[in-house]
Amino acid sequence: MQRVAFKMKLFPGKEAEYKKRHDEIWPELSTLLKENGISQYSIFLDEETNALFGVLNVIDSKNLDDLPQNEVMQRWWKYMADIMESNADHSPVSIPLSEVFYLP
Ligand code: RM4
Repeated sequence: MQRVAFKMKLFPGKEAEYKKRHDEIWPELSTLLKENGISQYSIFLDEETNALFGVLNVIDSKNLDDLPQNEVMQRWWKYMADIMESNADHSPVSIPLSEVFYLP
């Protein structure tokens, strides 16, 4: 099991919409993430800076490599691109974070 963390950026004023969309996450997206060995996936919002902090467990971080090519993932990213910083291909601008402490 590997733990992966990253940060993304929400556009100002989109906090409620971002939470609503994730409260109503598409079942096919949840299934896709779980099928790829992802669990304990949380996203936290820093309301001061609009930074989104994602942290998840994954059986093998190699499982994350194929997700960007998946049709459901691409559709979700396109859907989210109007409320968060995104790349030209609609994937979120995502900055990997290094773990500096862990209490199991
Ligand atoms: C986020 C972002 C991530 C996705 C989660 C479910 O807003 O799109 O890439 O894994 O939603």
